[in-house]
Amino acid sequence: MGRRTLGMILIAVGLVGLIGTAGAFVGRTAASRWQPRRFWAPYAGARQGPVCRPPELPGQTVDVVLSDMGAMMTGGRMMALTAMPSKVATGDVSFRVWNSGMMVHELVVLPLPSAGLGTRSVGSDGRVSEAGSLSEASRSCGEGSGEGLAPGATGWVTVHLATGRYELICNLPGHYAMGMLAELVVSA
Ligand SMILES: [Cu+2]
Repeated sequence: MGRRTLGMILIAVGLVGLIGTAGAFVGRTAASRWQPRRFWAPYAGARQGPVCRPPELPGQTVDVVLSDMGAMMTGGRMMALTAMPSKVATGDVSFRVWNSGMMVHELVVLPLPSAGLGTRSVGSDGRVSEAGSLSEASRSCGEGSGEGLAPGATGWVTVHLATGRYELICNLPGHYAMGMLAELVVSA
C-alpha cells in the first residue's frame, strides 16, 4: 500500500468519525428537529411499512422511539421506549412517536405510579390498566389513537401536561413487562 493510499484511507476514516460525532451531537441538542430516519436509515432499509413525517406540531416536542429486537437498538433489552428530551416545561407537549421495530407498538401517556417507574401490575392479558391515561399515539401516519403504529410508521399527538411526573408506555400485550416504559418529568 502506497503512502498516498494510506493517507486517503486515514482521511476517510477521520471524516466518518467526525460526521458520526457531529450527528450524535446534533441529535442530542436539537431535539426539535426530526432526523432519526436519517441517522437510522441503515435499519429502516431492511423493513417494509409506511414511512411518514409528522406535520409541524404545537408546543414543545418530545421524540419517542419504540424499538424491539428486530431493530437491534434496545441495548440488550427485549424492547424499549426512549423519549428525548425526558424533561419538559408545563404546557403543550407534542409527541412524535416512531416505531423503529419489527412489531406493532404504541405510546400511552400515564401519570407516574406512586411506587415509581415500572411498578404497574400486569394483568393476565399482559397489559396494564390505562386508568388516568392523558393521551396516546397509536395511529400509523396520523394523530391520536388508532390500531397501533405499524413497523416503520410515525404517529403523533399533542397534550397539555401539568407539572408532575409521567410514565410513557407501550401497552401492547407483554410490552410493558419487557421494558417499554420511560419517565417524563414536567416542571413549572
Ligand atoms: Cu410495544
